[in-house]
Amino acid sequence: MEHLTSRFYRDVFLYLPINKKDKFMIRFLTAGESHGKALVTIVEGFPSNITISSEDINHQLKRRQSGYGRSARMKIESDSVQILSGIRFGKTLGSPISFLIENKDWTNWQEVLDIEKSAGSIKKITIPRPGHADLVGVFKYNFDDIRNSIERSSARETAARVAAGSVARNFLAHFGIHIGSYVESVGGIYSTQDYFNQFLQNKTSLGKNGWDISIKADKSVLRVLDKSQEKKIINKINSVKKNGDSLGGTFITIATGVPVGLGSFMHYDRKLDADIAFHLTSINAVKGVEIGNGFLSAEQYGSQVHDEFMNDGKSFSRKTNHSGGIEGGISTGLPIIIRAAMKPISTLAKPLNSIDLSSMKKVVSRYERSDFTAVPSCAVIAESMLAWVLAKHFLIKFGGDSLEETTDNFISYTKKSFSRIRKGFRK
Ligand code: EPS
Repeated sequence: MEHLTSRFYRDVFLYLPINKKDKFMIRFLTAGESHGKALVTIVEGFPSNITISSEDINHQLKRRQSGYGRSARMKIESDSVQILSGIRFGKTLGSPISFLIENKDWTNWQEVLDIEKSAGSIKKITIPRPGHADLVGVFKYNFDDIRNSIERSSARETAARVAAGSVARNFLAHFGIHIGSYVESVGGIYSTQDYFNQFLQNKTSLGKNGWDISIKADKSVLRVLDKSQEKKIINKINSVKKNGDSLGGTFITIATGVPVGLGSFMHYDRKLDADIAFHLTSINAVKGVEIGNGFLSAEQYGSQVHDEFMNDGKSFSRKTNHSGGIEGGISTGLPIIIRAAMKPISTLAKPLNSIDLSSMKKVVSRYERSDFTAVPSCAVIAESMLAWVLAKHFLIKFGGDSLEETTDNFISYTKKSFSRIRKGFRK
C-alpha cells in the first residue's frame, strides 16, 4: 500500500510539472519608463540555434518608429538595441536573452525622473487627460503625481516588445511562417479597394508571404497600400494638427505559412484566437480585434460565412478564409487574418474638460507633447505580438530545446500526421 502511494506521488510530482504544454512556454518581461534611462526586455524559453542579429531587431525598431503624424519625440529617438545576453556568434543559446534600448530623451528628463533624490522643486502633474491612463493610475497606485502614471503607461514600452517579437519572427521564419501588416484606415478614410476582403476570399494579389505585404506597406508613410488613400489621410492628419485633435484607425495583421494545429479547443486558455485577441488588445490604445470576417459574420447567413472544404488530390484546403485561419481555436493552415482598431491618441492639443486633483475644480485638460496618430506604428507592434503568440503555440505543439529538435518534431508531424489524414479515414 505504502509502495502504491509513493508511486502515485512520484507520478503526480514527476510528470505534472514537466507537462509538455508548460515546459515549452516562452515568456518575456519588459521594464522601463517612457523618459527613463532605457527600456529592458528579457526573453525566455526559446530553443538554441535561432539566428538573430542586432540588425534584424533594429530594422523592426525603425519600422515601429516611422509613420506620418508621430510626435517630435521620434526626431529625438533612433532606437537601437544592445544585446546583453543569450546570443553567441549570432545564435540563441537557449538561455535568457536580454535587450537594452536607450531613451535618448532621458538626458532632458534626468531630474524629473531621478531614481533616488526627493522630488524637491519638481512640479507635480495634477490634471488628468481624458482617455489616458492618468486618472486610473492615480486611483490604483495611490500616486500624488500623474507623472508616475504617464511614464509606464506610455506606448514607448512597445519598443521593448518589438525587440522580443524579433526573436519570435526569426524563429517562425525558419518554419516558413511570415508576418506582415498594413494600415487599413485612419480617421475613417479607407481605400476604395477592399484588400481585406481579398484575403478573406483567399484571392489576394498581394502575395503569398505575409512579409511581402509589409514590404509594400512600408513604402508608404502611413503604411497604406493605396496612394490616393494616403493623400486623403495626410490631409486629414494636417487638419487635425491645426485643430489640436487626434486620430485612430484600423489595421490588418497577417501570418502566412502557419501549419494546421496551433492552439487547441481542449481548454479555454489554449485557444489560438483567444490568445491572439489578448495579445493584440494589450497594445496601447487598441480597443477592438476581429478574427477573419469577425463582426460582419454576425450579419450574414451561415452559408455565406463558413469556409467550404476542397480536396484536389494533393492538398486539403478551404475555398474561402472567412474564419481568418482559425476554427475551433486551432489554426487551419490558411493565413491568419486579424483586423484591429486603435482609438485616437488621448493627448489633445485642444484639450477636453478635466478636474484639477489639487483643487478639485473643473479645468481644461493639460497638453503634453504627443503623437497626432500612431496607427502605422501600432500595426508594426501588432506584427510583433502576433509573431509572439504564434511562436508560443508553435513551441507548445512541437517543443524542442534546440532549433534542430523543434525542426525534427515539426517535420515528423507534417509528413506523418498529414499524409495519414490526407489518405482519408478508410485507407
Ligand atoms: C506617448 C507619447 C509620446 C510618444 C510616445 C508614446 O512621447 P512623448 O511624451 O515623449 O512625446 O512619442 O511614443 C514613444 C516615445 C515611442 O517610442 O513610441 C504616450 O503617451 O503613450
